[in-house]
Amino acid sequence: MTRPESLLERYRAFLARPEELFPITLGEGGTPLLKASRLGAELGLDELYLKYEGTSPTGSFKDRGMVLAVNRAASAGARAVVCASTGNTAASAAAYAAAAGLPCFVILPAGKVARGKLAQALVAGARLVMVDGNFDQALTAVRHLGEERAAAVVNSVNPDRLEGQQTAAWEVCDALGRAPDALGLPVGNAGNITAYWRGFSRYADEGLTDSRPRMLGFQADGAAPIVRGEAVPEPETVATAIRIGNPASWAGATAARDESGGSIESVSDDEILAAQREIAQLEGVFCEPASAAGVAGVRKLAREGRVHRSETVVCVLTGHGLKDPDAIGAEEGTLTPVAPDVDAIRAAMGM
Ligand code: AN7
Repeated sequence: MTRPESLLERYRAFLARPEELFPITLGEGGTPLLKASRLGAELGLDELYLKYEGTSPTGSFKDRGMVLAVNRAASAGARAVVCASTGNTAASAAAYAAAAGLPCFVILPAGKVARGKLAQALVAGARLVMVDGNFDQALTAVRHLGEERAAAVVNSVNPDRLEGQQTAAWEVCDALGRAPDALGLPVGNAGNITAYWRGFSRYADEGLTDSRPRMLGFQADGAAPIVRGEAVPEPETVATAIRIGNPASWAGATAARDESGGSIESVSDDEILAAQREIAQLEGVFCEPASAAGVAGVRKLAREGRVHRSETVVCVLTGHGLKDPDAIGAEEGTLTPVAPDVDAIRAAMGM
């Protein structure tokens, strides 16, 4: 059997330094771009697509940049890697560090990391340090550790991360045969919107596409520093992945917004959870709450006539829904047992 070409090999011409090798891979990238006809009809869009990053090896888009960051850290002789995380970066760092044979330290906000993500970091043998504080405080501490050279920092302040994350924009263009008109996505630490914009710009500069999309970023109402124009000291949202009050790539996000003629706005927790269900019930795709923020936002802009029916719109679903099973509330009654006989079951089915 021939091994499928790895993500970094596929885009080697855009990424690799001369002679650079990428021995560590978990089969990242190559995620599906799904035509969302039923959801599109609901939102009033004829050409809506979902870039579903939940099929990544650790279930989120973070693997695209982590594979590059850990390959480079390992080949540079790093003795350990460290990151602060709301969960997905930790899960990805833990997996790639394990594959590289490197110890991994993850600094997490206590009580605010989804269960699946914690399980992923634990099973891969990462050393978890819980802080009695939020992500922003954890990242500040990790940056100091990096300056002390205690371990290689694999947060998105490491440029290899955003470099690798550009591959998602390239895959979208390769799949569509053009750049979309608009791209909707959640914004937390703001690395992904920065990386997508760089990726789209690179393809246009190389003459591989003849346009670039409007970048439509969405924060949660309770964690919307870029929308407010000031840091949020105590961010709060059900979408714990984007519970971030002072994004590291703030400037990259506003550049993406302004250069593309796009916008960065916010959506409520209720809108996020409603969109998460809608995506699952209309398209069969289960994403985590943060990932649904892009769809919730595009829904709002479509309603306001700021995204048009005929436009090609891509929403990025950044992480798998199974990472955060606790975000799904049980429907009233569905978990109450009935007698194991056909009459009782027929009655419970409402038939
Ligand atoms: C599912 O894992 O910040 O704006 O520490 O997990 O590039 O930060 C996660 C962020 C969107 C926001 N969707 O992306 C972390 C972390 C999901 C995420 C984001 C995250 P950025």
